Amino acid sequence: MKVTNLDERIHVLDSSANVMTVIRDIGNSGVQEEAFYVLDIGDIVRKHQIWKEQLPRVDPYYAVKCNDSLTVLEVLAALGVGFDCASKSEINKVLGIGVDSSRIIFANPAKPASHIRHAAAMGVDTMTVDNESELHKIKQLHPVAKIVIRIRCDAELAQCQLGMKFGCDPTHEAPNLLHLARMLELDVVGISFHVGSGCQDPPVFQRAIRHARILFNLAIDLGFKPYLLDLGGGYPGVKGSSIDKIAEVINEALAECFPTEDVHIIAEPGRFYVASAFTLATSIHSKRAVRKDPTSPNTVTHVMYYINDGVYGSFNCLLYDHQQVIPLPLKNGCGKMIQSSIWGPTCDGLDQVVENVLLHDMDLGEWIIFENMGAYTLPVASPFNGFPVPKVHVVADEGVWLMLKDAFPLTEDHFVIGNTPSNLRLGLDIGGTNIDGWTDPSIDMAASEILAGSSDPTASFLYDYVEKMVRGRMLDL
Ligand code: ORX
Repeated sequence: MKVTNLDERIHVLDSSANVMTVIRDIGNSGVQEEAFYVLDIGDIVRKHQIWKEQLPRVDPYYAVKCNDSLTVLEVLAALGVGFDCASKSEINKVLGIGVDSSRIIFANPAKPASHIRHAAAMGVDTMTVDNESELHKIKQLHPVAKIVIRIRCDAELAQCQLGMKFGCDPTHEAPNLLHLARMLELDVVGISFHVGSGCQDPPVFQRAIRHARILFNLAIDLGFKPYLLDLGGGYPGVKGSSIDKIAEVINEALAECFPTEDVHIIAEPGRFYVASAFTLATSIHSKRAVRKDPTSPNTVTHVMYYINDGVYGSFNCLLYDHQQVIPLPLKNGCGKMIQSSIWGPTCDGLDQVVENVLLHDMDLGEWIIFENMGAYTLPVASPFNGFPVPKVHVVADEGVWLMLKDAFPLTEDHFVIGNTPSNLRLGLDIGGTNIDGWTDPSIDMAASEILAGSSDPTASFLYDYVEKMVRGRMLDL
């Protein structure tokens, strides 16, 4: 087997390992300096189980913009999830992993002409619209498109409001659009909305679904045959959050307004699926002690830590997504807590990650962990000032591996047994841009060699053990 990009393979953890032990192994290896992520596939699988349990009538179409890592898309495709794409390139990315065009909704109400042409050529027919000009554009470029009218219905409280940019007024503009679509002989197949990202107002879903019902009735009166209701995004995804309340409101509103199964209900969750699956590890490369009184050197009043990821990288989410991040020192500290601030690596004064937090005194080289870093972080990050965007180390436990290893588009080759990146075993830094074993296409290694290079004698044992288990199970069947 030729391995071209070690870092994209999913490492199957033994039962003694988890995300934090993996971070410790990599962080304490002595060869890792750059910031890195650990992505836990199991977390995505568990989210999907929660979705299916809580919203059994709603098919999720994952919002690719939220985190377009290839592994995330492949895992979601393997779980049977559909995709919400905002652009030509997102469409290509999803089609590229073998997903059928019928599982994609082009959910950007304002689409460049070339992107509509591309969607038409690729058979991506379902697309959202919220204005007249877009209807005329689609009439010209993709006259057989399946049009979904996006209405505005804003949550009173949301992490990111979207209504000021998208969604037509449901009582006046939406009926006008339906009439215009009729005149243009376009096919309106449904209604969509997005209440706002990070919605903290569950009842808004009831209001929006009721509006959609009224518009379904009008569409039917006008001779359309609407069959699609799209509930958009907005569902929380950080550790400890829950969609219970939102799901309760949605299920009740669906039972009231769309009681029969003839309408296909979908949603476009983004952060719900990925927020908690990504944990970021950063290391302190510089430190400054601040003294209120420069003449008394022993009275440090504040410590400034400089880490290797900042607002131009993963922490862009502080500016663009209004996220709150919590720094967790990897090492248990001792002694008294000191007022501290945490800064990114660039030369910009704006590049501050945490303004004020009480921390034990930490040394250069120590690691600070940030959980819940999967949503609206990586796709926006830039290597400003020459600091690379952190690489992702992907892990899964045995159960998840057994479940997914033959689920298209995943294959057995996507997985490798062992907790730590092969590069660390080979003594290569998994970050950095020069001697980068993770992305060096010249590295050609068989799984057995990777295992042979392992400093962990249990790795090959585990490999044999799981192989036997799988074969045993197959015989049982
Ligand atoms: O584009 C954006 O910045 C973000 N849009 C979110 C979004 C989602 C689903 N469908 C559509 C969207 O625009 C059409 C996903 O939403 P969520 O992650 O809340 O489930 C939102 C802003 C993020 N900074």
